[in-house]
Amino acid sequence: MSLIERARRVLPGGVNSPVRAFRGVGGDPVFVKGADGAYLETEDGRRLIDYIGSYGPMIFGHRPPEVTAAIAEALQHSTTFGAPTRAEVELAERICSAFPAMEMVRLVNSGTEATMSALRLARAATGRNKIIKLAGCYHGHADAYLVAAGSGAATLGVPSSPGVPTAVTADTLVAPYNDLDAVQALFQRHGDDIAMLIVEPIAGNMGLVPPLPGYLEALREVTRRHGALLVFDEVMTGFRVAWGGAQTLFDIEPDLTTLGKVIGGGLPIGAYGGRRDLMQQVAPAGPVYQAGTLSGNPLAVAAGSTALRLLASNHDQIYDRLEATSAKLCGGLEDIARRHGIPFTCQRQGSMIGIFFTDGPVERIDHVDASNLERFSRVFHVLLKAGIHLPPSAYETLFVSGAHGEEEINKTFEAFDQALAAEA
Ligand code: KE4
Repeated sequence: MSLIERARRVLPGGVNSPVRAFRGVGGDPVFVKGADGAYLETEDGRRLIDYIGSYGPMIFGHRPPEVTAAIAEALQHSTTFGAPTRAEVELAERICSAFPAMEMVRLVNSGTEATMSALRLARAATGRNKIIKLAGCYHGHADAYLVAAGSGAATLGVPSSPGVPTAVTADTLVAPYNDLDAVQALFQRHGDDIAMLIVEPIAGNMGLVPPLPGYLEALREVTRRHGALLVFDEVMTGFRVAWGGAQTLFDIEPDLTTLGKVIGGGLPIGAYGGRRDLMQQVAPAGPVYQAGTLSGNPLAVAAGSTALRLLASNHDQIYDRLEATSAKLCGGLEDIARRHGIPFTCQRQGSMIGIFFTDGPVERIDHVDASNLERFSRVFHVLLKAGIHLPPSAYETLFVSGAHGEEEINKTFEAFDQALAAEA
């Protein structure tokens, strides 16, 4: 019996997170048994260049020695206490120093927990129930966010999963990303009932879709005007696109920010934080309940603190290098597609890259839906056979790391050229 057949007998779809099952590209997933730098080592003995990067955490590539050593050291003192530690205070201080809009922060165990908690806090702080999310943004799997856009551009959300009560999603309003009129219309209609608008300031869950110029600034203005909180979901972008995340790139102060991925150095973590007057309402300082057995886990804190210390030590240089690698990759892929006369768009922000088989620009999820998804799947498998592992979905973001160098980029170009030759 194959490993995937064994897996499917005990794990739904054979995986512990849906995207890993290759449903977006067809075929069976590759089982990984190890990784180092920019490479994955597979169960069937292959070394693959890794553009998944665990969907964001692995900004240095796999097994950065300092992070591995910090975990090993923390392990000498046990793995969890259920008591406060100096290390979690130090990580919280470092996060707040990097994100000026985060005066206080609470550590949790996943991005989902972070956005779920931010939602409860926003509703408590405003006394309102409705929220706005943007179609194509993903904020984890808490009920209120599992919402597809209903009919029409801006409307009440309908559940996008069984098991999510319509009573819950009735309070979730949905508008297309980058469509300011749709958001204004929602505020015109529901303004005084809206607790918060949550947005990925640079969207990474429909491929990579940057905000249009002025979009985020306008969201800041309209939420402030209506007394709603602006929540930046930086689980993916936080410390990934810049030392202080997307909010420092765009110089916008959200009321709350959610984080994850990079701040755990590859171990389970999430965080939410923001204005002191809001965070002081979180238990036990205030009445808004939220808790977690393994929140602030010593191993995750050790790994995350070390990752942030490495980033802090020379962040301009590190982010410049990631920028250069990403620009080289994106530009080279576009040149190859142009040479083959194949409609293709590569969008990027820092080390986050979105590739789309369509003429750009790609500004919202319906542009991704209309792209050539079958071509993406074919190219995905040609690259995989050539030793390049993209994320297995056209709706995911590719991540380059500090470990991706000339050799990896050139190998990717060769494989992409081969894949498109078969398409032309
Ligand atoms: P987690 O609960 O998966 O730690 O975080 C949820 C989340 C929240 N906000 C944003 C902006 C996110 O990107 C995520 C999770 N990202 C996906 C990548 N598309 C995780 C991959 C997966 O679901 O396996």
